[in-house]
Amino acid sequence: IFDSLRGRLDAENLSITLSGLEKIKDKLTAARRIIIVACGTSWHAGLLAEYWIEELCRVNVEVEYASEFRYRNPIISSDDVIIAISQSGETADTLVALENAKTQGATIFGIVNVVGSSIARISDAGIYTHAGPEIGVASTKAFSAQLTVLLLFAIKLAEYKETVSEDLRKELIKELSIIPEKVKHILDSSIDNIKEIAVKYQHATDFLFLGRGYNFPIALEGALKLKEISYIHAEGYPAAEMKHGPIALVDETLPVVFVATKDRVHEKIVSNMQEIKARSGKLISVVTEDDQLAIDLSDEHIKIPVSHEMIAPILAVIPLQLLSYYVGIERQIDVDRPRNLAKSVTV
Ligand code: F1P
Repeated sequence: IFDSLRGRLDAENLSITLSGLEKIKDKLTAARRIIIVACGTSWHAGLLAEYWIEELCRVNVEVEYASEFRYRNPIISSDDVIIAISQSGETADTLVALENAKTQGATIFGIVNVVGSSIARISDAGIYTHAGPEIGVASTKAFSAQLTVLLLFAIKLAEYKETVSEDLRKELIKELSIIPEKVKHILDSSIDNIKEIAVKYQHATDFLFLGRGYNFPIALEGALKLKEISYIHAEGYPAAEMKHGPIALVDETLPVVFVATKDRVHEKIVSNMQEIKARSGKLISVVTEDDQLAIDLSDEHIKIPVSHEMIAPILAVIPLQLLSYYVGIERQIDVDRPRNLAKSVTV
């Protein structure tokens, strides 16, 4: 993960990376809405992109599962820009959804890993994530790269549309450029802790992953990774929705993973943590390193460095990927080739 990000966010690489965007600048700036189409982990990257793009660019974004989008009859016009996200660039559902949208005049922007792949070829413009080759079937490095590219996309579009100050854009770019150091810090300081947590909770039959705001898609991704590479049932949920159902699951046997880094809704997630604690659930939290309140509330915690609230999710997913990895290893699963999963889902 660290290697895939190292050195790729300097100014020169940035302008090369974003050159695909220039190609559809006019279309994008005038777009009535942006529709993000993807599957699996890539869909989770798209969901976080919705939060970023709507916040920074004030344009309507919809996020669609390609596997649903292709079979219904969505209303698409030539004013729409579709962002397709795919690690392999070959996912059949995404590809067919794009073919349909293209016949209705939409502009396609592809974010894919594999150069020359089918989704890259059908796109009008795009950005390659170059986070490969991924050895494992489950997407990890690609997810980090997709998020990075999508945040850059949002920052650039905000510049075109003049929807945020130059100061904020500069701050976000600066924070993005120091992600490799922060990832290294997480890897250096947390691996032993994460392994211990994995050993302790490897026999759990269910996990709940909760997050709010920018961290909600990360909670979904944390749950998906655990399912994919450790075969433990896991559910990702918006923390605020817990009281509408899942809270009934909570007892002293349920590990509840909170993605609880400091952000504008932090106070709210802390009260969700208190609700779980009051029902004897086991709290495993990803927290900002200086957040003593969240640390004290948690049975286990993994710290990440202080970061801007829009950047923190890019870091917060890494401990969750590692947790799934070590739980899988403890359960003697081939984490690179989990059963029933394919790297490219072409049917
Ligand atoms: C989508 C995806 C991956 C998942 C697994 C199966 O693939 O669901 O997110 O980890 O590899 O396929 P893609 O369209 O991003 O290649």
